[in-house]
Amino acid sequence: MTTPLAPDPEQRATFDRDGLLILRGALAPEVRDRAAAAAVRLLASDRTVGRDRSVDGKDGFRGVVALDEAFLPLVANPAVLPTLVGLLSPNIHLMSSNLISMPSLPDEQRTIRVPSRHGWHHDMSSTVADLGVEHTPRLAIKVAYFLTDPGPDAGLTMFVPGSHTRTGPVTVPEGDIDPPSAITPDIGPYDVVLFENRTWHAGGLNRSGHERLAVMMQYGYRWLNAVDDPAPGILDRPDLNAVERQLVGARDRHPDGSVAREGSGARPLTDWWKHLTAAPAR
Ligand SMILES: O=C(O)CCC(=O)C(=O)O
Repeated sequence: MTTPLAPDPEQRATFDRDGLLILRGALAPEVRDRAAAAAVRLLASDRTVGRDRSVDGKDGFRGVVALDEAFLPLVANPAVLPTLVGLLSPNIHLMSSNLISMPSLPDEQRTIRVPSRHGWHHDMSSTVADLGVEHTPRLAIKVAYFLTDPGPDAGLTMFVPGSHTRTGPVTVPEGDIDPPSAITPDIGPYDVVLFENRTWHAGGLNRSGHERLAVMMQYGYRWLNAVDDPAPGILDRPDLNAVERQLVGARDRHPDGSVAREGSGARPLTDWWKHLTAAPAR
């Protein structure tokens, strides 16, 4: 795996401007291969716990880091983590690890991504409902890992750059399915895309002839609730380091289990950041 590097200020500025960022080569080939094989195994199983099937033919699972260890290298991916900490803070955890299989469908069979149901949305809609869009800040970032090959018809997630700072919804012209400013990221198989909770996005059209597999790893502040089912067993794994333990949900506790100061559970990433750079994390 790549050695972590302090985040590039230009990348930070790009994310601030666009609400999304491509990190080139941030998915190691062997990690991708193992995660793709695990995804295929899970989807072929009859497991229902954590399953996320939708009417439009998508299939998937929430909480995949607890379902197969092939996904564990994504938790603290050294090629991504510095950027996440630089954009949020060291006080973050993994809120969701979501496997999404999107079928390749002919136009006439599609029930979403049609003009009456275009599918454009931003994340954390209940936060917006509670706080109002103008009071909703950047709270979480999703890292989109695509486990099947990209291409123009591969059904990659689409985005409206800059939409994270708008207070109105994106507008899709009558009879169309995408806003005029929508883009499909131009990525290779080992590139990953970061986007934040306010960035408008939609699954693209998959006309590739095979399913599109993606894992969305969502990181947010530790004072936000996780979306996935609790996976207490994961904290018992002896092979996780302190940073991974923080990310998968270790609470503010002393080693003997007694309650520690609020926020002290972010110590692993705070120390890790200090070794990476003298610059303050935001
Ligand atoms: O499947 C996709 O590309 C879109 C995923 C999505 O909308 C989400 O994770 O919120």
